[in-house]
Amino acid sequence: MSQEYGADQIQILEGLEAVRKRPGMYIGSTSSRGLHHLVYEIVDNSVDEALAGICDKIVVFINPDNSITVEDNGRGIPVGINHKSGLPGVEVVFTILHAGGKFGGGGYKVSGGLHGVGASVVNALSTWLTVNVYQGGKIYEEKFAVGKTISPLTVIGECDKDKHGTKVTFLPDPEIFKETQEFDFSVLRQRLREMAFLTKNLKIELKDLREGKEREEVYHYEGGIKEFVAYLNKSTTPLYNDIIYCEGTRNNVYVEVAMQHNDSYNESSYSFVNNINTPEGGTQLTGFRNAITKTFNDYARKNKMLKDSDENLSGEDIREGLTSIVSIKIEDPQFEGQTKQKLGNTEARNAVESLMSEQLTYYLEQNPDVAKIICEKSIQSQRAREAARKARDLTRRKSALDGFSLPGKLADCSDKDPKKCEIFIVEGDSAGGSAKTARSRATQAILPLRGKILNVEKARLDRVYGNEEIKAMITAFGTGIHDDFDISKLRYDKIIIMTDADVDGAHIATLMLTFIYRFMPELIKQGHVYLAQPPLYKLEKNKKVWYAYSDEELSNILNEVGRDQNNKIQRYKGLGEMDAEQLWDTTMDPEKRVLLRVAMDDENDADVNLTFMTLMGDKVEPRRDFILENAKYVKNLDI
Ligand code: TSJ
Repeated sequence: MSQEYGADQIQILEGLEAVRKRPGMYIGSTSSRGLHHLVYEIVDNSVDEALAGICDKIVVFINPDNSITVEDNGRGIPVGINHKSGLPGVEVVFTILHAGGKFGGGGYKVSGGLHGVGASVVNALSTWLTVNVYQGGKIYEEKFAVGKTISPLTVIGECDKDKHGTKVTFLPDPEIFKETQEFDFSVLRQRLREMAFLTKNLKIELKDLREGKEREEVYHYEGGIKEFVAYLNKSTTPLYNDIIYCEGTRNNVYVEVAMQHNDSYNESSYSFVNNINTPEGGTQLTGFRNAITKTFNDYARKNKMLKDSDENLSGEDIREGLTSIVSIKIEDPQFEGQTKQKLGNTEARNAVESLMSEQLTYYLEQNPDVAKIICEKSIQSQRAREAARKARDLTRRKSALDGFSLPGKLADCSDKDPKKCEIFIVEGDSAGGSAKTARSRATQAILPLRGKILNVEKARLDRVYGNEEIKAMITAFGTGIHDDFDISKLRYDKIIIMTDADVDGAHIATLMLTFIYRFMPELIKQGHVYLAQPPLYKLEKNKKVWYAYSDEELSNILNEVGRDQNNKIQRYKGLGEMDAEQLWDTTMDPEKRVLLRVAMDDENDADVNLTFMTLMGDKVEPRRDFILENAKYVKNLDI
């Protein structure tokens, strides 16, 4: 075989050897992520063909042997001899590094995966790869193994004269992808669906042919990114029906923007450059933000929704609750920043900003109802932000005064050494009363809270700061919140949440934990937050008393003392049913009580992982059954 190749070709083969030596350099990693990346590299070529306006369907198969087939109905990779290399175009694409899309004229290569390395890299990292081209009534085929041609381009049959397209099948090399060779349908779906959203009218099909896993899905969105926004907003309540849409070309930059506000307080913006996600944004996002801020302020002033004396709306005010997609196509994208995910081209900013300002201004003039909804919402957001700032300044000043402005409902302890002190946050005034009577005054403080506290996940900051229960907790703890948080000012070593042992109580505990987690997570991370464990049952027999904290424990006790008519069993429905002495004995006495410490997995802040430790008295004495049972119970709550 080697005689058939000239000197040039040997060099080419060496080029692909480099890919096999350091695959991570070309596809990022050889983990599952890199494996899936191979598929995107191939699909990107078909998407380019779709962007050139020639292909409207791509089918991706996960084959039973875990190989992948990608087929499109584009022009078919050129089979003619490429003059520079003397090889068929197809062979150049699969054997020369970085050759993808460089030949043939017209248009520009826009898509291209994260690393944009092309088909030759996929070929180099595949045990085998077969390409078929359908062109002019003929079926062509060329076969490769680990990047080398094993069967040169030949015509293997005939097809319909009108059929045209490319089909590539490859098996990732297990020697390279040691960790896993198995494709994940839902991972592929994610990227393919995104591609379909970003390319109007392109139909992408994903078919799993593996035994026992057979399924197929079609991604086809005539509305393109408009449908993308509708999809992202589908679990929310949009503030108006339209999806605002701008589109056009400026200075050789193609710009497409779709957006719609929902009733949440979060912004979710995604931007794409040549179909590549740019999570760090860049010039195109700056242009988008500038256009929004300028256009809405101009509109609000012109229509007297903002008076001359009013301050401008900030970009944040306008983007509160906004879901948007900014997608641009640009000829020579320059990516900057550490991860090369931030667009640097200034012409992108100018193009997005000028095109959007123009079209958005026109849209608002044509749709005054929508314009009014957005402006009013933005003005509300502006007021809330201002109120939140004032309220925050207030909590700042208060905590600066330490002890002097403690909440009225707080029954503080007398000991001034925080290390020895604890605070019980108690649900309800009546239980709060019992707890105040029962407590050990020197070291135990009681803060009763009325009813359900505010769910901080679902409220604007001004409401959070204005909430009496939350203000009381912030001042009692003494640490301040967010950027002002200072653990050295903590006034109690233990913050103990004491709620009824029922579903409502668990919900209230969850709300309190959510507040603490969002505003002072360090308290949880450093192990200062606990849940009190009131008993579920009281058993009296022959003037002796037992408390049980679970059904299982009750049954164990009954087994010990015997099940007969002398047993008097009381089921506690809430803290209020216990008198002060009982509350002390069962739940508050540091010598006897059970506390659960709320812990957080430091590694993974994102999916708030709570684990629980059982403390008996202050001595750590884990009791497995108890931990598991309670951890399950509390974990089920949507913290
Ligand atoms: F990259 C690849 F080889 F792996 C691959 C390329 C895989 C798949 C599934 C499809 C494709 C592909 C390439 N689909 N369509 C094309 N089109 C071209 O390569 C092509 C055809 C004609 C002309 C021309 O100027 O006439 C230009 C190009 C880039």
